[in-house]
Amino acid sequence: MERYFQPEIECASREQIKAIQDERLVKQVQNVWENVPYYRKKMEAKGLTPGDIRSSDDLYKLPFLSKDDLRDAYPYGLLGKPLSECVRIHSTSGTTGKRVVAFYTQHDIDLWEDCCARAIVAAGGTKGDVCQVSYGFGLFTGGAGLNGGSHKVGCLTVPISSGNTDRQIMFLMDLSATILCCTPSYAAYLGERMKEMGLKPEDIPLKAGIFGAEAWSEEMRQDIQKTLGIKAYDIYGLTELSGPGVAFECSAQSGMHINEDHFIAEIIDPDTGRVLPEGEQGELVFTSLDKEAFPLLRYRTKDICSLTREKCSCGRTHVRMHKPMGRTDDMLIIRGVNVFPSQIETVLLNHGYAANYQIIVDRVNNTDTLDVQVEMTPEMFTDNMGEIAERQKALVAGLQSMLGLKAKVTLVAPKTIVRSEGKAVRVIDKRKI
Ligand code: DLL
Repeated sequence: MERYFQPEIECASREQIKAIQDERLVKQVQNVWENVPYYRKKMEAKGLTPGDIRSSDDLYKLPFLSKDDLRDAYPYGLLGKPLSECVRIHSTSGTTGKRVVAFYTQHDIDLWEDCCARAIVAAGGTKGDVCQVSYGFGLFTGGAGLNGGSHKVGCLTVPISSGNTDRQIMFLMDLSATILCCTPSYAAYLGERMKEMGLKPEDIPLKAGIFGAEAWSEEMRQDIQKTLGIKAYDIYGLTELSGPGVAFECSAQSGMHINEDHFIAEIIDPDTGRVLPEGEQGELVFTSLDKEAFPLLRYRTKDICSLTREKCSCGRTHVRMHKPMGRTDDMLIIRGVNVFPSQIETVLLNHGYAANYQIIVDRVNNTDTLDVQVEMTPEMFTDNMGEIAERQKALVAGLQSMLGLKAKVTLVAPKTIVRSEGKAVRVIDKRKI
């Protein structure tokens, strides 16, 4: 049995999991009350003291934390330990305002790497595997997290980081990498490049991919699996809560198990803050139960998804989150209609395109316009204008039925849209300029 499959925790009964969460939550609230004046003030404003939180049933009473709080408290205002006990920071890739800086003690790094190790094992990883970590290394958490997890599992780890695609492929082939960790958009690009090099799925040594850090559709998963000849597993996380590994997919590939011994997940109505029942879609909120340096309670992620406790065929009992369909802040409102880029991606891939597209939103004469530019695949590439017009018409109809909105579709030649080595930029919203 792999060391990082921990059935006593990952397959524990609901009662056992709740007992762990109750005990850790009470301790964490006390700790934050004593050590994080910023959060203590928030509790006091609600008339709360630690005595009001006696179990996870009382969680709903606690105030939320948001990205704005993190910015207000930047850089040290939410520290739960003296800086002298912190050993590392990571930071988000956000492009607006101040970056979020998260702190880690050695204990936090250990827990985080354990979570990533669980994810690798759930994807079939063992000490016999060669794990190529093609997430970026540095302030971004992807590289460091999976690198640490891979070490813990005992895989031969290739910390190649992202970029230099031909060198990636050379290492992958020469060292017979069996597990690839990167963003799904970079995995798709690697697959595209390998195909151009004449490599077929059966020539590629990989068996599994652990892809996350951005929203990706089920259709994109199918595409990547076919091109690389692998099973593609989703992994979720965010810098504020450590990084990748907060939740991960198992062999059932139907939702990501949240590491419930370390995090409590809730789904709330983003407008009212009301906690929603299981199965309903809303904003994901996390409470970190045992993080020391950066202990966040009821942190609003802005990610939109739902949770399920339905039995999973893998035997794990930890609650599963469905693929986030997007973030409250990447939801586009176009002529009053809510549109997630992932819905557009689904239509494109269902029509045989690859995930090489860009969504351009503008406002012309006070009316929002939605322009979807998508590459033809090399197989469908043509300069026959009639054929192109037919294809565009079919996509306009597909988007209309998915979104209830008329979009303009422009087919462009293969390789026109810039490929991403990390998180892909899918949307250009010119209305904000
Ligand atoms: O993206 C951590 C990570 C690294 C996760 C590698 C998985 C793999 P941040 O840069 O702080 O951290 O971005 C966090 O990315 O709130 C989601 O909006 C999005 N995200 C992360 N994983 C997924 C996923 C890392 N599997 C933000 N599906 C999160 C959809 C994801 N969105």
